Amino acid sequence: MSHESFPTENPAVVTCGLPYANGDLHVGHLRTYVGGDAYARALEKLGQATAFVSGSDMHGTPVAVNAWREGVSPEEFALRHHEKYAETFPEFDVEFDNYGHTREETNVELTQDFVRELDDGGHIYEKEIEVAWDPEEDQPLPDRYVEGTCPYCGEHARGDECDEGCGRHLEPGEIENPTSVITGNPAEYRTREHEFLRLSEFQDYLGEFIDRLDGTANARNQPREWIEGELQDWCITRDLDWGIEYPDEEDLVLYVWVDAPIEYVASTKQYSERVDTDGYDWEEVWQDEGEIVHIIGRDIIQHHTVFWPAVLHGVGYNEPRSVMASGFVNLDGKGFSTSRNRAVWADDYLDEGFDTDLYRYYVTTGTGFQQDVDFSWERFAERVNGELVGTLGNFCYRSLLFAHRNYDGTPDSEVSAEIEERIEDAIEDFGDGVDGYSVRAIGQVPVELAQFGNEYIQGHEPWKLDDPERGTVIRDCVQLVKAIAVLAEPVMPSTAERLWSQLGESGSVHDATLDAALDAPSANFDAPEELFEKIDDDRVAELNEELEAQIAAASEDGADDTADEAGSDDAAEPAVDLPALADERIGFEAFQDLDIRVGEIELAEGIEGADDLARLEVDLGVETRQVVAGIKQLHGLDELPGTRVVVLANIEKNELFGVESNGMVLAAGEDADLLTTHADSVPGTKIR
Ligand code: B3M
Ligand code: ZN
Repeated sequence: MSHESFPTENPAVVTCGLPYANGDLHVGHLRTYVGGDAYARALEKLGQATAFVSGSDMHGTPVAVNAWREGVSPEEFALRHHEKYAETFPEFDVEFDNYGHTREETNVELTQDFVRELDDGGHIYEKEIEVAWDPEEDQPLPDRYVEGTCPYCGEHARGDECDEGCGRHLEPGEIENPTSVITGNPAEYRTREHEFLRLSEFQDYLGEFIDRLDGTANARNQPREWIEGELQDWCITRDLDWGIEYPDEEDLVLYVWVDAPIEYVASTKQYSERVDTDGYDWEEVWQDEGEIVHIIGRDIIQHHTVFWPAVLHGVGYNEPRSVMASGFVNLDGKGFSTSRNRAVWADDYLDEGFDTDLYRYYVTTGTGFQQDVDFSWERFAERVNGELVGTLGNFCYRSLLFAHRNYDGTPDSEVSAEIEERIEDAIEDFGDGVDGYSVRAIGQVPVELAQFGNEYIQGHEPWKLDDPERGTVIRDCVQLVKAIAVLAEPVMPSTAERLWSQLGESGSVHDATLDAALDAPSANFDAPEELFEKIDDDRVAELNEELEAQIAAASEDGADDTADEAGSDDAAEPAVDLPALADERIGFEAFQDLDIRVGEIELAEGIEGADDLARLEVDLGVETRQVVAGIKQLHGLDELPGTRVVVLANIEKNELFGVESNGMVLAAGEDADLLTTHADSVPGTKIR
């Protein structure tokens, strides 16, 4: 971490990537927003002044093409979706301090100011380029109006992004074999004059910026390849009549990726104007000393770590402190597909009557933020029944019930030192979660505390004790419940609020800061109610049947893959099918031939000329081995030393980029999720 830990003296702004106002939201889209909301709440719990903002992305071809397909104006189409999003987010307790949209006056003005400023600073120039054109309709085909092949990886790509392959941003004219989305004809090229940002001039700045940037490892590492390579200038205008006009040029609009991130600033400004600058000053955050935290989907890392910081720097604004890029959500091991109706829609989830905290907990704590997470009703029920009903709910209910029945509330005794220390540890873990940009770690804290509480109650068996011993144990338990309420608030705000009121506390747990976890609980409270309800197997079967029926109905209707898409995980659409389990069995002896050991990374560094490879020195107890692993883009190398890993020690030696690799570090999936041990086996321990 290259910045001061939270909380700092400066105001913070937490932003969430703007959803394109072009379709319905499903639970996959909501992941980034729930993560953002939980992170912003956690900052506030630490006492950090924080604004949490976002807005709908109204412009660009993602909106224009879908509106055209529906036969309505982009304005009407986008506004309809915007209004729906503004309503849906709070239903999932995603409570933005301001949720605007990119067509609002604040953003239009600010965007044009930014562009003028960039122009005045000599950062923009005009150039003639070849743009795709539909010969039959005689119209330009910007961005998503054209589909073809990615020049970098050869996969299918649409307009300005390689959505099924390498995920790169594509400049106008770059796509190969372009086909018009309107007529299906091969596109032609025409020469047009466009405006460009001299991105290449920001290379040195961006190189320094990326070294300073905090956040998830994917966001800090992936951009290096682009920044250290040749930076192409960035075309910032389009031949389109839907967008913000390029200042003083009537026939060009700004590329949607110019005005969209400026809405982060505009939305903060709107918030600031509402609470007036005594409460929160947008200029301080954006132009002076503020902690800017961007929370996005992992498909838009390049926009937030290359284009956007260049723009901010070009206009003399502050730079992002951190970028947290979330993985995608899959459904039963495959990508969501909005067009095939293979999705759990936000509205359907709510109609099922499930508390949104169940989803919030599931999605934030299931995997690390940058990893993909799988949604299935089975797994959902399993985690709700286990961690929430069995651990957290159980501990709180039994503690408060015992306390209420025997003491009418909190027993009149002192909290014990052991419990105070345990809560202090939990507070520290919570703070580390915030500084480590791990929403998962933040969400795990209250459940671990409840787990401890259950063991504590079980170990002390207060039902067998008399006062004052019994009173002390119950007093401790009530304190733990209070701490759980405070610490659970970011990830499970409505549960925390219910718990708060069960504890007889006044006010709202949302306003409580972390020190409240150690404040004495109220003397009296009523009988508690269970916090969560178990989801039984029949219910799961029913939910699965509904989902299957929904998908089957869509395929009978002939839904194809060209229909509407919303949000930031569209690139997850190509199914990430899990391979079938291997048929061929191996004998135990063959397994025993593998010498798999626990290791501890001592050193991790890059290898010159190799974008993905890291040179590791791994302590295997008996000796330290040099291992080359393809994990450089996926993990922060400086965070690896100290990490326990699992190493195949007797794999043949290999040489990569001139560096010998003497062993193999085991990792799961595309994200190279490193295997580790559950308890504390020492380096060298054999895995059997
Ligand atoms: N509207 C959505 C996406 O590409 C896009 C994000 C803008 S954030 C400034 O995921
Ligand atoms: Zn590609």
